[in-house]
Amino acid sequence: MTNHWVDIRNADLILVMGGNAAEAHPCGFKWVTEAKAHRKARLIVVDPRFNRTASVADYYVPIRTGTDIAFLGGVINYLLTNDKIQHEYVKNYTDVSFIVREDFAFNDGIFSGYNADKRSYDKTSWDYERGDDGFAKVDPTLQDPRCVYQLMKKHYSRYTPEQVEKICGTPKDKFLHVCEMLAATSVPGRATTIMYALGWTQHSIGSQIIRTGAMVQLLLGNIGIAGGGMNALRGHSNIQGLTDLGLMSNLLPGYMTLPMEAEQDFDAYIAKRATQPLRPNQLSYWRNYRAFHVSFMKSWWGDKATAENNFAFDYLPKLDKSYDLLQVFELMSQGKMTGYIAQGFNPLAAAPYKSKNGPALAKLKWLVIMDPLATETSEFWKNHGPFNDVDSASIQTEVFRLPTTCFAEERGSLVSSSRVLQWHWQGADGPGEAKSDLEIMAGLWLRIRDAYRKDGGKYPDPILNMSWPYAKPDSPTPEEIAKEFNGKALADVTDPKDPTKVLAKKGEQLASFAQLRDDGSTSSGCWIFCGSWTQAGNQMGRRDNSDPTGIGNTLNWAWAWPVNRRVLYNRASCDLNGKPFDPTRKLIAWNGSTWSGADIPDFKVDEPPDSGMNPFIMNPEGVARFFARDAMVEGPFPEHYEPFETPLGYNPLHPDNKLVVSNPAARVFPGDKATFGTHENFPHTATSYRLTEHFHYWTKHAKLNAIIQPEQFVEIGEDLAKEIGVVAGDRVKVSSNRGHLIAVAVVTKRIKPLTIEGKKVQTVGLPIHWGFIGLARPGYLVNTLTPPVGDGNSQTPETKSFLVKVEKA
Ligand SMILES: Nc1nc2c(c(=O)[nH]1)N[C@H]1C(S)=C(S)[C@@H](COP(=O)(O)OP(=O)(O)OC[C@H]3O[C@@H](n4cnc5c(=O)[nH]c(N)nc54)[C@H](O)[C@@H]3O)O[C@H]1N2
Ligand SMILES: Nc1nc2c(c(=O)[nH]1)N[C@H]1C(S)=C(S)[C@@H](COP(=O)(O)OP(=O)(O)OC[C@H]3O[C@@H](n4cnc5c(=O)[nH]c(N)nc54)[C@H](O)[C@@H]3O)O[C@H]1N2
Ligand SMILES: [Mo]
Repeated sequence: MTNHWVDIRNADLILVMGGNAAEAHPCGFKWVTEAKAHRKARLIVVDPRFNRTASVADYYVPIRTGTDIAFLGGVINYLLTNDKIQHEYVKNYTDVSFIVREDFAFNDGIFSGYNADKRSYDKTSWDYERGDDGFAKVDPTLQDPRCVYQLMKKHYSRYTPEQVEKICGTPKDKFLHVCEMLAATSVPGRATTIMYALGWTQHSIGSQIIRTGAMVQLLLGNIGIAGGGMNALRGHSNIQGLTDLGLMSNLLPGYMTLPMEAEQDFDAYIAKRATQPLRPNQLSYWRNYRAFHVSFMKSWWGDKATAENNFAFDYLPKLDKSYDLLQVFELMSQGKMTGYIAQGFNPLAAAPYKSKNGPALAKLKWLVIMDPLATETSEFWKNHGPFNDVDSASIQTEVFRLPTTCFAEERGSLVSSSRVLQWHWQGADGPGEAKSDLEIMAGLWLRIRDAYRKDGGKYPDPILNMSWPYAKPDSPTPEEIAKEFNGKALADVTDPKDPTKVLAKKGEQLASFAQLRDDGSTSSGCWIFCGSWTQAGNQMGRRDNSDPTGIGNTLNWAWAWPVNRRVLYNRASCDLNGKPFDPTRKLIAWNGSTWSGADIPDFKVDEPPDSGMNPFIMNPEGVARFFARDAMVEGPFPEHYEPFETPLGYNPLHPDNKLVVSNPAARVFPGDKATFGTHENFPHTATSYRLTEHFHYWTKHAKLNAIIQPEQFVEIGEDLAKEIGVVAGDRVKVSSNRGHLIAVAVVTKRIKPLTIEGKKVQTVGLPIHWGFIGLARPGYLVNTLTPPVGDGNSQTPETKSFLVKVEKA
């Protein structure tokens, strides 16, 4: 979230699109209720289904799955054509005036630089013109036909209300009503917040959907203000912490990135990431990358990371490609993986295309499951009748189950969607032989190190030299780990402006990442967590909920990254003179000598407002970007592409261009090409989602949950039910090109057919929770049906839009 849960109550308008917060985030959803009750805020829900959030909305609008870019692109077009934008904000705090290179182009769905064989772009032309001074050229009058404002206007002029209706199936009048409601918040005194989750991310164009939403918010002047923002409702209770700590294959902690294979040179690796300002007097905070990176390497390799060995840069693996979930199962199915550790993860149930993944697991030599419970994955080798029809005798994979404790049986910190690191305490001891994940990981690590010590092996240095400074090596404590993430001074840290002034003495915990140094004199396991465990102790354990300004920021409750800031980009809540755009919702202000207020300023604290430094200090431009330059694989402006399984078979924006039916830059493994079904054989559009009563695949072990939602069902609209001759309670067979399942039909008014390009499109809803393990009625996995393609940038699987055929079983 750019903002945080409590801040939702400061909104005037709440757009829930691509999420179902009332169902999947029922506790956080209370802040929507607060906004409605106390601010007369209004709630819009845009969803293929009239879901539980829609049931309390002021306005519900249907949409076809996977078409949100068309809808939001239409909103952008509306705001620009009707001049409903926050002018001062857009002009000063975004890149609208930046001039784009001559050779940047967009033709019939394809941006300049496309290579159809590689399904990827050379992004060279996706950049600004540079002046003789090396800075990006700008035209503050916005008249230059190559400035971002003009290019964006042209790009989205095709997204007319009529086109939106044709692509999304959203009636034009309803779409326009949403536009009007959003447009009303383009004035400085009104705020819209956007709440989204998997309904946006689980698409082959998911990241670009989210960008389009952010562009709408920028036009409305809604980023960085109280009650505004782009608010990603995260999934598992600590999934925010997972990405913060770099548990994606391409990341290091704190959103640093691993080097690629070609990046063998340390200085070049740093230089590429330590971006220099693109305009005069901009902060470009990633300039400090070397300090973050070196401090991280010191935390992993201690004294063995020295200036002479480039702080152990050679110890880091260099990536040839991303090792995301789909990639890993692809490699596994090619027989290129020996072993796999599933820690708190049930991929047989969770990953798309089960009939590829089951046989892939069978090619492993060994599989380790670290989980408190039995899972479908831990029994992938066992025949469960039609639900997992395998020949056990032919499977040689050795499966080890290591029982772990569960979150309530340990203490430590969880990072919420609000970026708040909150310490929690152990509620009970784990049962039986269960050990904590920490203990198991430490035990594995010590044994691996022993094996390397004994047998050597290829390049053992990174393993043998890793620092392991815990009092009990086989069982590090959560406190030790938390302190390490924060970081400490390895030598006295002094003030660069006054070297006699010591900011942190050798051995002390650091107070913030401003104290990190690039010379090896500091360590920090995750620079954005620096400040969470200082000399003053564990900041995550703080429980003072006082709120002196009444805005809800409660700065003494736990601790938020970065530096306890609650609303990111909050400098943008003030005008060029440092006065809040909306004095009733003040976050910070310039008091003549410093920035201060209800939040930690997202700015240099003593930088005068009129110095020319802009609020988006992480960007080298200093401003927010409509034109994403080279950040995304598909192009600098989001464009609508159809889901890989499209009910149309063409892209209505580019009906004659076969290259751009679906995302032209999404990765498709050659062996998977034939797996996509067509609308001729699979006429119904399906989506999958959650229910409040279950948490994924493991609450079916709990009797009460199993009783209230006992078995797999499928939601179909009354119209479709009539078409296929099904009544509520009948068993239906749902097939895709990859398999089928049989489930109970729930016939509902909540899903209606949509008219897309004059054609009737039916939506089918599949809740995801059942499988063949646990106390609920055994069943198939929904991911028997889903396709193995992911978002072009994050590789999040396209489980929210695919084609099926529903018939009476
Ligand atoms: N009770 C409970 N809570 C949970 C979970 C759980 O299993 N159970 N899981 C947690 C996890 S890990 C996550 S990631 C979150 C997920 O949180 P959410 O994303 O909110 O949950 P979902 O139910 O997957 O999907 C949300 C909505 O997206 C809609 N949708 C589908 N396709 C589209 C589309 O193309 N466009 C639009 N606009 N909407 C679409 C669906 O109809 C559904 O209403 O929930 C978390 N909370
Ligand atoms: N079709 C379709 N597929 C989807 C989705 C969808 O919307 N549609 N959603 C996707 C999303 S967003 C997600 S997050 C995934 C969820 O997929 P998973 O994360 O695989 O699902 P969970 O059932 O939550 O599995 C978590 C496991 O962690 C175990 N566990 C709990 N606490 C601990 C602990 O402290 N330590 C350890 N080691 N284990 C623990 C639980 O017992 C459980 O087996 O599914 C994805 N798959
Ligand atoms: Mo999730």
